[in-house]
Amino acid sequence: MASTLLSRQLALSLQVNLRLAAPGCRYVSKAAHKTQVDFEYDGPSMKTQVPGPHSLELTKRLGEIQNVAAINFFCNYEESRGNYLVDVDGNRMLDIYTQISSIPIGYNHPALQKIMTDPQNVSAFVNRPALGILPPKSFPDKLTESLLSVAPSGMARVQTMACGSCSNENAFKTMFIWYRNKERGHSTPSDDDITSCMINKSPGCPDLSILSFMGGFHGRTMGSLATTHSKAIHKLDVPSFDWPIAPFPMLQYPLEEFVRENTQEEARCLEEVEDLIVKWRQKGMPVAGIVIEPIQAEGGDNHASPAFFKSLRNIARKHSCAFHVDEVQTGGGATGKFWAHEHWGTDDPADIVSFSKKLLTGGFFYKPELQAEKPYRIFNTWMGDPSKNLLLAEVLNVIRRENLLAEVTRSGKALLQGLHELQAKYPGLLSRARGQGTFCAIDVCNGDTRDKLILTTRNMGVYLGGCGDQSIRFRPSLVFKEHHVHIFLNIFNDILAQHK
Ligand code: PSZ
Repeated sequence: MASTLLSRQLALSLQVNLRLAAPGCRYVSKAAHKTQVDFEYDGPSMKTQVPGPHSLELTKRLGEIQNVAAINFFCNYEESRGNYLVDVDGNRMLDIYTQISSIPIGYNHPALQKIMTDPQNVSAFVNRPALGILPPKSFPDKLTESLLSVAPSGMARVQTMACGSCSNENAFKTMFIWYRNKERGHSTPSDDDITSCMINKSPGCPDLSILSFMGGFHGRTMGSLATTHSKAIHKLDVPSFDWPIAPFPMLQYPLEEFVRENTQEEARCLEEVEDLIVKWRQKGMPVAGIVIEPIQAEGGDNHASPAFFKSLRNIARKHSCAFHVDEVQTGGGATGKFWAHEHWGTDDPADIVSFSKKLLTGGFFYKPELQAEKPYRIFNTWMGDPSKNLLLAEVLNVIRRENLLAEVTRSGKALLQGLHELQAKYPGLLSRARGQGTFCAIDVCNGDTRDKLILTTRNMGVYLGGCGDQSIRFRPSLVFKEHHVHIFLNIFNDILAQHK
């Protein structure tokens, strides 16, 4: 009964929203190529400045309850479709930020709506289990159908978690437990281990470290925050660990024009990594694991070459450190491959790969030797959410059925080419266009101008995000097609032309 009602409501809402926007949206160049996407709007449509009056009123109300300083505007998720995010003032924006890179196949995708209305799935949404002790009978099948079907090379084990930070936090614990087990020769912990760990002292709480990179972002919980080095505001006032921090290569773009300089820069960073590993071992805080993003995202979309990552992986192996690749932001297809590390072209990319965002559930894949031997070592109440696996399985079906990775590669090429053209046209304003797939970025002459450009672009119907000190980052969903690229480029070009 309830589900019939839901499907009727859904059919009704789709009927209403299938109606396309009034043609000839004022900001969209007529030259922008348009293809009819089943249920999407045909362009941005702006009614007020953003945030509009209704958003401001709601921000004020929420401000009486919590801190609202970061809120951009309030959304109407019911009306949002595909690449278009609609706000509470009726503004419809082309969304190239997608909830900080987290919407895999656009808003209200009909295939996902269908999962919600299937009576067989209701119990997964209504009864959230404590997965570590009482999983539902469908769980092994659903994991196989969803996460294991996209397992990175060499990894057939996965642990789900709630968010990205929580996934990294537990991945770090996994690496520490693995490291200590190796040191003990897999024997039982000593009495000293057991008593000292209860008062946060070694040997039970050992002096081990995780090596991370300047500019990296791995989360905001205490352990993951110790490896985050993108912005001071994330870290200020929070006690942390004295763990080694290596420089991440600062490459020159376009990469193919600066091969010699960039190779030198990467060699410098790799050398520093080895030095730090040796130094921290001498300090009595051996490096149990190295954590790195395939493209530093929050830190400013910093790229490094496949050769760099392969050498780093070898350094980890040589020094018996685990190698953890954080694909929380890069994973899920935006680079044109499902995992960004696939671009490295190696069969053994990592010991741990963590994910969240576009994968809908957080978690991490890991090598069998990193499996903790005892129960309750890597554990919490929910350990993920099986309803997210249902949705993820369908997202993966859509990606395969609609060949979305090829689409991403195609629209990514158009986007990067467009960014290169704009940077050639406005050299005083834009520089360092870079990207892989649609995971692209461009630098603006300074942070203030970047922020201003993002706001102006938003008022003209395109929602963008920033990263690093002065970059704009592009994080569309996987259904962002070439004609969406042209809608954006036309609008952005007009804004740049008028920029003083
Ligand atoms: O300001 C913030 O807290 C933001 S803005 C974007 C993120 C965080 N990204 C999250 C993220 C990530 O990009 C990488 C590479 N690793 C871990 C995380 C943490 O994920 P969450 O936010 O789910 O805890």
